Amino acid sequence: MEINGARLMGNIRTLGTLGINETGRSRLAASDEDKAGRDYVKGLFEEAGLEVVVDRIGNLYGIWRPEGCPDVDPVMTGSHIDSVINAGQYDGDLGVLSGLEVIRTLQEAGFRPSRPIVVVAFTNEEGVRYQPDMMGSLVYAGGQPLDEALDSIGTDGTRLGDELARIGYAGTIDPGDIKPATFVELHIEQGPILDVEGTQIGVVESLQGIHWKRITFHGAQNHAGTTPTSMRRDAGLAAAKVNVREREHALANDKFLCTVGTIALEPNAVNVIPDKATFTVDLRSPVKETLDSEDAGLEEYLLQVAEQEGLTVESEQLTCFDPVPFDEGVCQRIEASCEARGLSHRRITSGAGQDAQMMARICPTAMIFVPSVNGISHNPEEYSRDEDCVNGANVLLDVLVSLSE
Ligand code: HGY
Ligand code: MN
Ligand code: MN
Repeated sequence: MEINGARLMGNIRTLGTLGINETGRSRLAASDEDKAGRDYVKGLFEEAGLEVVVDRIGNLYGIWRPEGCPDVDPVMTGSHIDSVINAGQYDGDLGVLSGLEVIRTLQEAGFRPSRPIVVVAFTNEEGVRYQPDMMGSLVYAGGQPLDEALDSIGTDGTRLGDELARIGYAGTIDPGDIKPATFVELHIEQGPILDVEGTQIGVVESLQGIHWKRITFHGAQNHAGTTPTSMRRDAGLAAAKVNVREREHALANDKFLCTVGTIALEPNAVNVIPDKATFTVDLRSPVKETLDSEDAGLEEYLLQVAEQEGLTVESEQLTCFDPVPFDEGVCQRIEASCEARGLSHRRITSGAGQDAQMMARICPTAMIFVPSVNGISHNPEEYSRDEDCVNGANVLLDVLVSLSE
């Protein structure tokens, strides 16, 4: 059996047009652009005759339970359709639209599943506007209280719960009411390994840990021209020292990464020494001990730099996700499909956070990766070849069939 590649890629390209603005494509969680994406995907679910359900954190489900299908725990697939700023059109979208495509293909083939099959688009996987990331699946898996998530205040000062209501996606059922037997997610690799190697499918057996912090240094605003260096209490310098130190640690250990992705200086004037620097750090490692020790070491360093530069410092932990092993049985089902289809494959760890890492807390879970050309992602240049996307969706088809026969 083969999915309809033209239909899948057409849906990906159409979804990819939503949220386009002068700088690129952005569909931040619970924004008007996210609403446009949700409305489009919901329409496709309805067109396929799926039961459409939205839960109270806004997760959007399409449930396929054909006549005579036992009402047992479903096989679930899906991903997210919210994006980062200036995003590509495959990150998350491929997983949701391939899950739908698999169901359409099975319907057309007259397949009679022994379990319902559910495709889900989780809320706020990216965590750009509201932290933490993977929020919809985290709440679903019981990792964050629903009300705490709904009360989260975005980088723009809005409250997530209000925004979900405003865009019409403050759903009715409690997150987690649908208890999946298994979860399988198709996603682009977003890194260079498969593309460089020429491997067609990544069998994702684990996922690295992620710690996010928001750090604020407070110093003294002063004149850039009259204040001697020895008298400066420069919050911006402190932030720079942290970034440099973290890069030195990352260069010394190929199993550790750090990114300072946001920084704001106040008063943010060319001739004024900044008295406030607010920035985020994104720490990643597949080794829990490494991540924990780098996190603790950074906290100590913050106090040292504050002492050296005559500042005060605040540090807020935004996420603290350990590395996650995925299910060996599901991985072997993915490999069996690759073998049957003659697709080259290899085990791989996800460098990116994924909704699957949260689903792994509640059911056997694994992921399928397809190559990202030149390993580019979180960038409008993000690109995966049609044939690779179709290969991934066909492998997803086989795995979902093997789980619901
Ligand atoms: O942060 C991540 O790795 C994911 O893209 N949310
Ligand atoms: Mn993603
Ligand atoms: Mn992403």
